[in-house]
Amino acid sequence: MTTTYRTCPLCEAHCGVSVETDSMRRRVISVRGDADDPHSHGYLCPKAHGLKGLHEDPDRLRRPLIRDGAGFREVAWGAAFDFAAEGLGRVRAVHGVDALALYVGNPTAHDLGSLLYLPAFTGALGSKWAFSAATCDQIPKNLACREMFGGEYVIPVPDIDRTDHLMVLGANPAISNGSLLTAPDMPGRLRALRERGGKLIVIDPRRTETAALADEHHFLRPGSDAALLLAMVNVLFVDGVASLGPISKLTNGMAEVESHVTRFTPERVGAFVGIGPATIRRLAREFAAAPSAACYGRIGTCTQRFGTLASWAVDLLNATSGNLDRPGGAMFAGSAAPFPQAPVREGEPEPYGRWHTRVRNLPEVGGQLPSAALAEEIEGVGGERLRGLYVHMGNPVLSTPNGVRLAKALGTLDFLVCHDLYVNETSRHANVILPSTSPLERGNADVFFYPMAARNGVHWSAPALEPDPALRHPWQVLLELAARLSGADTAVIDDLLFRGLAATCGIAGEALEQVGGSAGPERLFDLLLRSGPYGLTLDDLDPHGTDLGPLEPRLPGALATPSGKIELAPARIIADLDRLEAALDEEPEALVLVGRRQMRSNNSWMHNVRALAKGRQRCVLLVHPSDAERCGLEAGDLATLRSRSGKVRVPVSLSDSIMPGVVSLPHGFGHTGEGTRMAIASALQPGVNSNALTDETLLDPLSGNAVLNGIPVTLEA
Ligand SMILES: Nc1nc2c(c(=O)[nH]1)N[C@H]1C(S)=C(S)[C@@H](COP(=O)(O)OP(=O)(O)OC[C@H]3O[C@@H](n4cnc5c(=O)[nH]c(N)nc54)[C@H](O)[C@@H]3O)O[C@H]1N2
Ligand SMILES: Nc1nc2c(c(=O)[nH]1)N[C@H]1C(S)=C(S)[C@@H](COP(=O)(O)OP(=O)(O)OC[C@H]3O[C@@H](n4cnc5c(=O)[nH]c(N)nc54)[C@H](O)[C@@H]3O)O[C@H]1N2
Ligand code: SF4
Ligand SMILES: [Mo]
Repeated sequence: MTTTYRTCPLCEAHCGVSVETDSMRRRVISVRGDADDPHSHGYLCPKAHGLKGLHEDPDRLRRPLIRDGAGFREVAWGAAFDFAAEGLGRVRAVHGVDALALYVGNPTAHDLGSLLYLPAFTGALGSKWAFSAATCDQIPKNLACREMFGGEYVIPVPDIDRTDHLMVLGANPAISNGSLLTAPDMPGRLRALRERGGKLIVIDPRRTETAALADEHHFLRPGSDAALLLAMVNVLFVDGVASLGPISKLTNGMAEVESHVTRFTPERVGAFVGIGPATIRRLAREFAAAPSAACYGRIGTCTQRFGTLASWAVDLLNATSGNLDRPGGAMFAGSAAPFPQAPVREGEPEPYGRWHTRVRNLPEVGGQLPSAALAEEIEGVGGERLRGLYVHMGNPVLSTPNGVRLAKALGTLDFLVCHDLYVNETSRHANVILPSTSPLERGNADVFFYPMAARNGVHWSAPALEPDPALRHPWQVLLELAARLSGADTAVIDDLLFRGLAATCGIAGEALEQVGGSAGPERLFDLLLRSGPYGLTLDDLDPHGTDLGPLEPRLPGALATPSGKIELAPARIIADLDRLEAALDEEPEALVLVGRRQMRSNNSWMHNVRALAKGRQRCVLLVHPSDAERCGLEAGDLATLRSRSGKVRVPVSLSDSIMPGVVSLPHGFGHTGEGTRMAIASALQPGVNSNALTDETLLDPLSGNAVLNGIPVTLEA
């Protein structure tokens, strides 16, 4: 038997796992929590056990597939790469490079090889039409942080292990285990917060599993977080307790903030938010009075119509209460293997609106175009349209708004390449599907999420299994495609990548010769480590993970704004306040839809693992009894839920844990079985596609993020 220590790549918590295999490392015997991991101490959620099921899943693709009439046929890798590159190349030759696009899905951020080799592929493809899961997720936070701190990933995280007071909005870390916050065992950490006398407040239209651990929970109307937070900041100014604390010499715009928040008094926003003025005042005063406090917002604050405003307001509250960059407040993590970010050079245009979509003229934000616009960009306007698409580890039919329209559009593409483990709701439309090894078969390190960790650290995950010789790693797929699209040799591209990264990292001469690790992402990771502030190398790392201590104040060093200061009142964000103010007077919608995540479900793609999929139906609609009565519904009824974009028929569960006027449905379901090969998912957890209801015309206008929460709906028996 062989044991390998590594991290679970399924979510941002990166819990340490101990994987037992046979001595030949061909078969997984067990996946357990690694008690010696310095960050997770043995904690695992049930999804980690699904890693074995995922690896063994007979539906997981072991060979590339090429479309053959209505079905697919297996082909050898060389033929599949040639076919994929020729197909994309043909679109480019006939219609130009602007007819090609890519969609990058969430697991990409959890795979070092994909992160490091995607630039080689996109460079060879040449297209600037980049869509991704990020614009259904965190792009409002990226934008707010770039405006305030100068970098999309200069994102403060709550110092969860030391704070005295944590206010959570639109996140359910007891289930999701945290996002833009790497902190394994969030349930344990939240319990520890209260055990040491701290206070936990949850603001969410649903009384969530996190709310069950909290001192207080308040319902709020979806989409109103920015108004609530600005009213809290207003209270700090009116009370005369607004204070920047450790960052007092590092900010611009404090006076502007004070003048702008006068519009958002607790009385003015109370009805819109659904929380009374007295409570808003108390929440603000307790936040300011706590020895240390942190405000944390996630999916619910981003995937809504005021996503950028709300994301900004979270850190505005942290800053103006003196809690930014201070232990127990909201802090910036360090990174042992910093992922080089292209600096914006003097005189170059800022990464916002350098190009726009054709149909709605929506700006790129940090190089990203809104996924909510992908379908219409394929449908096109005036003959101009996207005709070729490459999807890297994504399932946009189930994860982007109006996925039904997107599915139809995918069927009209001249050429679609999917890099995926399954024939699923998206890849079923592909001309070619290129699979990959399963996560346990490849080395990995998190360079993306550790800079948002609640404790500094680094972990190299060695492969637990010998890779299946019939498969390729994601980075190898990207490299082979890049070679064919550019006409260069894979070895030449790989070497260029290595030398380019070495130059960016400032590693040359003798130091470069010492870089270890095998070809591919491992040696690139060693480069990153050597360039990092801890001066580590691969050989220094503990197989159980390396702890680098609690968060430390990092300002002004972490700032990358042109002024070198924190911009508390960025013009672009301030300009959006009028829209928020106007919304305060709107008549509320009778019923709106929000989403939720569940412990045994991971976006759209772990539903084919029997151990996770068995049991009761998870895709049920939570309805407040008063709404059910109004709509003539009883528990267990099958109801029709309708929005502007579509309708689904879904079983109803009555619960007073959901706010009246709000219904909650998880996303990632809708495994109809039609044309797909995910037998377990379609048999055990078919569910419905909640993104048949989300509306592709609704966006956070600043960031282009999809509005996935607060969708107006009607419900009938
Ligand atoms: N309504 C609603 N919609 C949402 C959300 C919501 O809260 N509500 N959440 C949004 C968020 S936060 C996100 S991140 C997105 C996710 O959106 P997507 O990234 O588009 O969707 P996923 O379901 O994560 O799909 C990941 C795909 O990658 C494949 N995959 C996984 N691992 C590997 C691998 O090792 N190799 C290969 N080749 N393929 C692999 C899986 O089979 C799966 O098809 O969904 C968004 N959509
Ligand atoms: N088990 C599990 N864990 C996961 C995932 C998974 O699919 N399953 N996905 C992973 C991914 S990709 C991500 S991005 C993270 C996301 O992690 P979280 O951000 O914790 O995501 P959710 O659990 O969707 O929590 C969002 C909450 O926002 C609430 N909400 C909706 N609208 C509003 C609003 O307008 N205001 C406020 N204040 N609240 C609102 C919803 O009721 C819900 O409770 O989870 C990751 N972890
Ligand atoms: S919380 Fe669960 S899914 Fe996330 S890393 Fe830990 S074990 Fe994996
Ligand atoms: Mo996400």
